[in-house]
Amino acid sequence: MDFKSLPVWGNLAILAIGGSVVWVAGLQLARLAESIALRTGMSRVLAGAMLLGVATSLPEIATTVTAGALGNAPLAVNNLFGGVAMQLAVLALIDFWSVRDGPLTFFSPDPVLLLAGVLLVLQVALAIIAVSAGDVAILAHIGFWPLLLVVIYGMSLYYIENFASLETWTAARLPEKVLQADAPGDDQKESTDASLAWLMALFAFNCVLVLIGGASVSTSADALSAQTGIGSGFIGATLVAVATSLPEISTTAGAIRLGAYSMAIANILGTNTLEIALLFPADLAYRDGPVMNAVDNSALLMAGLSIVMTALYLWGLLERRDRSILRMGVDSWCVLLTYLAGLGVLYFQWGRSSIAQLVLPAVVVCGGCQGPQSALSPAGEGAEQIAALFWAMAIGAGMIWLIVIGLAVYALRIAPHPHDTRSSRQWVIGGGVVVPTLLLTILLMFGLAILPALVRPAPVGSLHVEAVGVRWWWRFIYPTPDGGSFELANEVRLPAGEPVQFDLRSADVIHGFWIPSLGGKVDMIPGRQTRLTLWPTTVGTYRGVCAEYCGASHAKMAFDVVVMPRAEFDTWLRQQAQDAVDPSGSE
Ligand SMILES: [Cu+2]
Repeated sequence: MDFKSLPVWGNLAILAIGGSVVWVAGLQLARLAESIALRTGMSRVLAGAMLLGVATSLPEIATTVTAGALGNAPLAVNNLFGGVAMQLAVLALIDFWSVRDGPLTFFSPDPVLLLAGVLLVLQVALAIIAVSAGDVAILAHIGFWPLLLVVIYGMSLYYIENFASLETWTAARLPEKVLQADAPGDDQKESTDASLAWLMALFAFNCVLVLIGGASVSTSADALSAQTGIGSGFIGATLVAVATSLPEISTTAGAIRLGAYSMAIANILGTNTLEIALLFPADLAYRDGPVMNAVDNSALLMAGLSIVMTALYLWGLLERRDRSILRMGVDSWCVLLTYLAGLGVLYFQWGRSSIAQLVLPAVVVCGGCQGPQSALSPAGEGAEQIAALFWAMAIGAGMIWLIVIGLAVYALRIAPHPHDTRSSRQWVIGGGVVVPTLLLTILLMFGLAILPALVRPAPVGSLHVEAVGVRWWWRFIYPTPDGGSFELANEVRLPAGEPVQFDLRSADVIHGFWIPSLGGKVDMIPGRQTRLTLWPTTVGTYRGVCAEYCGASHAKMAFDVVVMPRAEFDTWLRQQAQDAVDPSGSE
């Protein structure tokens, strides 16, 4: 079914219903996993790593196997690596939202988590080696490495389950909360009355709910972001990202609500170990050779990032500090900041499409965020600089917003006592005058630095096109070599890879000449001539618009921009310069 053909309220309803289904089913899954663990004598950590890990990975399994079967190997494997890092970031957010009175790792004194973390590092490191070394098919089209990874996943579960019986490590300084949670309570007695078969059936039923709910949430979120036009922005990206990780969030939050902190962490570590092992079904589904060879460098970055994030949590689990900063452990803060920094590197190194592929597989499937009229998918040199400036400003503004809100929460919730006049004044002068002046100066310098490149005139000998804004259409005048000219209406053609200078005029009122994919905009003012140099780099068809309100049909005042290879452009130019042929054929 095509969700994009549904009305906006329809998608909103599906999003709300699907989200609630996933949320409730996720909480149930956490409760059932705990009951099953009690009935079978399985440890809570194994229940988290295996039962919850598999349940929350179902949407990813579906995406990966479908993509592999359709022959889209990059999508099948790359989103697995992105998922690992994203779920570790989810754990940090859970630490913020759900865990009170201390850091999550302080309440998780189970040494087996250290083993689970180390096994995850081992698994991801092997995957990195596999990609660097390359893969060969050993069983029909199946490669060696996915087989090894799936074997290691099985061994991980075995060793995690048998770790406790070794009794080589015990945690000390157990928090009150953990001691209470470990004592059998009324809930647990009640839930263990049900038969194991019934519990398993309920668990399977909730798994199906998560799968269906998760699929409808991510598809409707993607359709919504395209329909409302926020698809290319951070809001759309965030919406879809949250939607895809909803099962992990709800089961982890559910485990924490039960006081099963170790199960919550084990759930994330287990999901991730499984995620890497999913390279095996991806390889099975993909018939054109070993799927490992389709993993690209940006996925390796995410794999390295997830090793760093796991290492930070292992560090946190080893130290188990009881102090939290702004409701989160130091380890969770480091993990979250590492993830954000990694996304930044990903963007500047590989562009936004790779972020979409790694973080939001659904967005790539539907390609909702590209378009012929988007300043954020640049196809010219000026637009590239403007897009970079936009992202620098958006990320910077986002970070400042987080800091300010963080300080506000700190002042209102964490340290609500009155402050003395002197320190208040320091905050007002420092935070209200010095910091903004400094930041605005830096921003101004950054903006001024790219300005010369945006307003420079085209080199002598470049193509000149005269553009005239007329209510409500566009006249483009090209010079011909013999000193004459020819005209186009609402269409302009340009050669790729070369500068072109537009001489801009208006025939009536003020218009704004803007081709968002190629560069900045310049006003067309009656009685004056302005100019704009554009450097189109990518062949394609883009859309130009009037960016200054000019009357009733202003919104419809648009034109096509066709960027073509130089040779094609020359042929076209020559044809246009010839006299029109009489349609009757007579001379
Ligand atoms: Cu106009």
